[in-house]
Amino acid sequence: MTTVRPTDPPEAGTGPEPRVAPEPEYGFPRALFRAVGRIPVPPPADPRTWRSPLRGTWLTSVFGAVLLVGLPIVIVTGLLSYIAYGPQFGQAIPADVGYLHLPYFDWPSNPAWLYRLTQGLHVTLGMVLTPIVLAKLWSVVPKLFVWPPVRSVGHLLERISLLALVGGILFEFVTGLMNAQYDYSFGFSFYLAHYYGAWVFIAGFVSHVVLKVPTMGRALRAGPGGTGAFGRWLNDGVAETEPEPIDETGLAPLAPNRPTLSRRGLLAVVGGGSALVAVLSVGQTWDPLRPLALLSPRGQSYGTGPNDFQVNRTLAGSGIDPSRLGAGWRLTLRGGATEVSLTRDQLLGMALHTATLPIACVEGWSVYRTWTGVRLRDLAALAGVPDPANAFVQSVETTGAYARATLQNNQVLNPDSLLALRVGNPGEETVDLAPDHGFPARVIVPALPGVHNTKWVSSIDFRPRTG
Ligand SMILES: Nc1nc2c(c(=O)[nH]1)N[C@H]1C(S)=C(S)[C@@H](COP(=O)(O)O)O[C@H]1N2
Ligand SMILES: [Mo]
Repeated sequence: MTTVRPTDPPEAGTGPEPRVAPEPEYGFPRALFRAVGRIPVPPPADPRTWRSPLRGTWLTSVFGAVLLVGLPIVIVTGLLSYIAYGPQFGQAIPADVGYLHLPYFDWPSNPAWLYRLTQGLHVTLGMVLTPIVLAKLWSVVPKLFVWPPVRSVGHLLERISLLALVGGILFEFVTGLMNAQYDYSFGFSFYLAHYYGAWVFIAGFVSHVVLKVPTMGRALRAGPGGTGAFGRWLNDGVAETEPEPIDETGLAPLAPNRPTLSRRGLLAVVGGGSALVAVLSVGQTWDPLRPLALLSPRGQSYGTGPNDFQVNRTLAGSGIDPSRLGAGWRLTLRGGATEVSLTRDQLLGMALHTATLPIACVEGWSVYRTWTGVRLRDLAALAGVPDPANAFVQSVETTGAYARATLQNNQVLNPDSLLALRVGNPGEETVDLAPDHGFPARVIVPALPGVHNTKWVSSIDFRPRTG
């Protein structure tokens, strides 16, 4: 009694049909592409090199379907972040992208959690999808080495679009993950590279979706081995795991090894990896899991009491001489006929307003606090420009790129937009801002990217509307 293992050549007349790849179809000029095809196959391009019995159109389609839902969310929220930065004021990065952008519009200041949602999704979903992207790439790796490398002009174009797709996604994920870790060792501008890299990736992604969605749909509908039962393979343990049938996609192995993992085992490993990343990262935007936010590069303590929350740039890091923030500090308001200068005590003597608002950083973390301060629109009225076109906020800090910001009209006029003097845990009493959080005064505006909530404010120019 002999057992036929999947790697043994089948005995004539007894075993299953031998697994052979379909003849490639060559396009015009056929002689040229056939000549390329006659070059001896280098080992990685030999389909017999890739032996996992789990690879095949069905498995790739399962990963593809997840990414088809997830990646557009990452793409759109990323592009929205560019618009939230205020490109109409030249303060999005990179400042000038020609026509390569979504239509500009004034970023809403309502609901307050809007940027927290869009940017939290962009970063956290990007992290969570990473294991699935890697699994998808693993499942198609034989195609990277497909032989002959080109067999028609159409095939050449498809391979170029794959270069944009695979190169683009690896580049975007690596630079994004490094940025969220404060790792700038790539030595070029993160924003510039991530922005243009995104468009390369989008071009590859869109053409890939157009080309492959029909195949994916067919494979998922046909189910394992054409059984029509999507989940049937998920019932198979390791012993029952059969290789996927050979088809024109070239994903299933010609010389499959014996399985060491079932399909459901592989999906559990990949899905479990994603779930683990999620658990270790949602804490950066969700207080109950904050101690588990181990993938975030920051420490867990930043100050005392209500001031114990994330600090991106400390007072020491800002290079500000602390004596400039003492009794001699003044807030200057410009825009009207005369400049207005206010001490902190004068600000505290004005009508104070309290609002609970998030700070949401582009790197994905966000935190809610309750803020007390003077409404920006009251300061605009005091300056003599009650309905400004926009407002330019300047920090005592002069060196950093984030020492200034321009706010839109709706961001100045929102009743919750504040020059904050005090901060508290959500819903609790507020105390003076800590030096690291912008004492004597900082901007806090609903739905504004964290970076534009300028700390250690020294002046605000309310620019009148023209015409
Ligand atoms: N003057 C000044 N304000 C600043 C920054 C800065 O570098 N300088 N960093 C910004 C960034 S990137 C963020 S996310 C928030 C962080 O606020 P926090 O440090 O008070 O938590 O402050 C913003 N305000
Ligand atoms: Mo930030």
